[in-house]
Amino acid sequence: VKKKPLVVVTRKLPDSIETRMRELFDARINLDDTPMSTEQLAEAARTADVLVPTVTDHISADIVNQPDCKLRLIANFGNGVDNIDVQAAHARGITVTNTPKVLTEDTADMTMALILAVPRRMIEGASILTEGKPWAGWSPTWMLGHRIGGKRLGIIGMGRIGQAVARRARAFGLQIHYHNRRPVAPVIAEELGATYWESLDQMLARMDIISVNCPHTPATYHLLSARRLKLIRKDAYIVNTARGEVTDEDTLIKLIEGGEIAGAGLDVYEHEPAVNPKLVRLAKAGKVTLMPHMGSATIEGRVEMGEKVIINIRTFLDAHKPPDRVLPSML
Ligand code: 8YV
Repeated sequence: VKKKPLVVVTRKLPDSIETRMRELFDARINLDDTPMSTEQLAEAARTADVLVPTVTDHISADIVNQPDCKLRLIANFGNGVDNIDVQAAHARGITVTNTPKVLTEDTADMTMALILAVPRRMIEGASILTEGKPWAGWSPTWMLGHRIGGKRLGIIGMGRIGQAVARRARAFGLQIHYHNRRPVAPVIAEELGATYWESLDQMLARMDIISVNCPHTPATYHLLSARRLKLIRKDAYIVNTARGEVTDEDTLIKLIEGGEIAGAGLDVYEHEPAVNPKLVRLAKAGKVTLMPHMGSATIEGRVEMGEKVIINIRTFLDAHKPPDRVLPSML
């Protein structure tokens, strides 16, 4: 019998996915579900044919450049590949794949939820009741937020997720603006009623709500730099469901603390899983809404991500091009 390929999976996955992986491969799954150490990852790269990491595993150049690295495929369980040195892997002849499309709608839902939650003070309001704070009853002037309809939404990154956010936001009456490396196809811009801003600076200065929906790459690291964050209006909000590294988090915090930006809805952080205690203070003051990286956290989505990982591994092992190959030129 042919030996099954050794597939190391760094985190616990949905049961149905684990079962299928065990049928198909010699699957070694890290069942204690805590992130593997750098040494464990390095060892996995020396013994496994395929590695299935997640956002919590940093697959560095050091790992793939080990002289006895055996890996042939890194099949990321996740859309963003900023946890992997794709360039280094590619140079070593290691294929990298991701799980696009299946988490687009879930992530856009979370984004839209934050776009609604922050200006409408939803978490602040809910916590009044759940924390048992006194409530004197309805009042005409109490807990007022800001209307969503009619406001300008500026989307940074108009890929699949950005477009799915635009579709939702349009249904809520927001005006859609976006910045992207290049404009989307006219037919899509028309469907979304979206206005393109070649200059991110100019767009930032004019938006009521800004949504970060671009990947984290060397080119987008601190795209929302201190200088750019200062262009944002005092009464504007920022939502980030992409990656914390895209914004200069310390400056964002300072600007919100100083009343220079109205507030933020964050699902991602610059030093995950660490959350800056100042953000927690701002959350308690009702200025920000914080989610623990849950954009794609649906049962359906995680199963579909797992199915994609399996398809990528199988096509690769069958000596075909896996459908979700990530090349350095795509980043
Ligand atoms: C995933 C994500 O849950 O896919 C992504 O890029 O940010 C998350 O939604 C996580 O990355 C899995 O590795």
